[in-house]
Amino acid sequence: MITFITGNNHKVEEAENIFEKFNIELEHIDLGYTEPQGTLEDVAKAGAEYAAQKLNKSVIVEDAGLFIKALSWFPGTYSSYVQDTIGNQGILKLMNNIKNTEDRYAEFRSVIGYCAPNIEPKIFLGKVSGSIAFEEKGNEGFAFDPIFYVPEKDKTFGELTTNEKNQFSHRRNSLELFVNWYKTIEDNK
Ligand code: ITT
Repeated sequence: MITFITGNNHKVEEAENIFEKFNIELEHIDLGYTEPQGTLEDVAKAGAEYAAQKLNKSVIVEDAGLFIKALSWFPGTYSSYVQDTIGNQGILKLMNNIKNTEDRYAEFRSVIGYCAPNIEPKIFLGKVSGSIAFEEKGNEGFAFDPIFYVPEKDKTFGELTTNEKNQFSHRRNSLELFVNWYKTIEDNK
């Protein structure tokens, strides 16, 4: 069993669905720790280390963000703040004069931090490519999902079910890297 530390229930729902595919049971705890300012990797490492010591067990945390090329990879590590303040409409406004889909390239990144008591934290990075849509579409998912357009599907993340998003999302990719590594250490116990 793995303990996922997060305050975001959408993440829990997605992670549960992904771990089911790998036959790993997931427990969820909301610890509410203060995140340091830094890269996704810094935040995931620090969070995992803190939670593992505090709970005295092996844990994962995740730090994620939306990175938009035309905005010099903004909002990136400020994604949470930007989602809570200007929101999707604010992002669309910033992209107003960028008319071609190719120029609206964006990626979601997810970094999983894993740690257990008295070991160094480990991190796993997953990404997914897409572009910023011209308007919000769909009621599935959460946060930036309605403005994240995936050309291969001709749909936004907001128009995909959790199950569909979980086939190839940034979170699927980071969690899959984690699970593959975790299974090797479990097998060696
Ligand atoms: P934690 O408790 O796990 O930290 P959080 O909601 O603060 O949850 P992050 O800092 O990792 O999550 O995420 C940064 C922002 O990006 C935040 O506003 C999220 O809602 C948003 N986000 C993360 N993953 C997303 C996804 O798959 N789809 C849409 N928005 C996402």
